Amino acid sequence: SVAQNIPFVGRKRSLIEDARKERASGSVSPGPSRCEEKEGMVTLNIILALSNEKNAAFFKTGKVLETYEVKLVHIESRPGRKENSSGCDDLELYMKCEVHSSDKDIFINSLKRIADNVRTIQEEKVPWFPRKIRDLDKCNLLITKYDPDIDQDHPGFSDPEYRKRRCYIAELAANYKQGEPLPRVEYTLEEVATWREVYQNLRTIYPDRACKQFLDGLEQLERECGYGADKIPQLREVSAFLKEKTGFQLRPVAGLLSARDFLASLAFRTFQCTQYIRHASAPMHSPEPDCCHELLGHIPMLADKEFARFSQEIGLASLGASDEDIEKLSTLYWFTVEFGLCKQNGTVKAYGAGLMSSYGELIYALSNKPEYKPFNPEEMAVQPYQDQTYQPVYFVSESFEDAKMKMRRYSSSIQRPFQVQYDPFTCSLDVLDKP
Ligand code: HBI
Ligand code: NLE
Ligand code: FE
Repeated sequence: SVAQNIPFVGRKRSLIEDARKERASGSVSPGPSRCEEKEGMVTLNIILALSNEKNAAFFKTGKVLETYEVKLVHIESRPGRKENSSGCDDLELYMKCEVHSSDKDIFINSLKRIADNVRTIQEEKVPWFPRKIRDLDKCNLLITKYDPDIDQDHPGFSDPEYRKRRCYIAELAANYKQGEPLPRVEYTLEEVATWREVYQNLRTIYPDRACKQFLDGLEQLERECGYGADKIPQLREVSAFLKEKTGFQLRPVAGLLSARDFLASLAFRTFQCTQYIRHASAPMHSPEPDCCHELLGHIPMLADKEFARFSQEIGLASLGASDEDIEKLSTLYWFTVEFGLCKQNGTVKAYGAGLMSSYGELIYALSNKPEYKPFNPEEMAVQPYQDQTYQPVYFVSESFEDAKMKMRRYSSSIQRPFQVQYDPFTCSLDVLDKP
């Protein structure tokens, strides 16, 4: 329909498909060095119940394992469960083994011809996740939401010039590879005018509304990194600035990413940044991220050491997590990093980036209109949220430190069959099986 006629949408689709294919072939077990050799293997836990002809059945089982080149990891026998009253002593064989995924069905069927009962449990596969910073080139799964090419309500939908511009900037990001210098965008006069309006309006209301860490970060950016109303800062300079302050770096991204890919990059102290700017007709609020949101909302906070660490911890907690846990973590991210409020010296201040980049919502969030709830990760993780307009509810933490501590506790409660540790020297992850 509309989408098919626009070149970039086709391009975006194919980027999405490429990323999916990568994933389909890349789902691996998490162990330290087994990733390659285990490609195409599945791990099965099998229980064989043997009642009759146990010696023969035992022998035939071994033959089947041999035939399908199954790697036996563990085997034990135990008395069977006496469900029948036949009086014979049933025996159960419990095995853990690795089998080629293409042989799995025929292998299980062969066992069924030997044993009286076969139960199998396939071990959960851990979703693919990046191990080294270069792998972030594969963390590029885009979500088609609020796309000016698709969404009729997007303020840029009926502005062909704007859409063309978005395509151009999205291509810069799509072609980017880790380690390359960050692309520079020559912003037009109209774009700079939008930035100026956003900057000036927000700058006047920050002192009363922003938390201390944000104001500190912004002042440093103004002093040391050329932040101001008159020009849109370039990602390259901002990334160099952040790297010195907290070790965070930036990479360009074409648009809204899947929560899994977005969160994964945080584990590498990397922040995926959009580089286009919102439509000139709606400077005070945009449902999608843009450079105003990244540069004004996120960057000042990422210049704070503690906040940087907190952000990386959310990223580390997300790696290889189940879809349900990713959903919860991203909701928590939403109510903290994006829309968080905290008390400082007895007053409620904002620290969330989605508030810091929206004049409209920053005023609203600190008015008496929305509902406030106390900070509680378990509750926040399942709170429905609003991603089109202002939030109906915000969570207020007792302090910044309190929020970090409770989040940390929550993150470490996420169950995974392995542990990850970031090695800052090589920018890669050490993955350890849980003892
Ligand atoms: N993608 N590019 C980009 N920027 C974000 O801020 C972002 C994202 N994808 C998901 C997301 N934020 C959040 O909604 C959380 O789910 C992580
Ligand atoms: N609503 C924010 C803004 O207008 O800047 C962007 C939020 C992105 C999640
Ligand atoms: Fe954001």
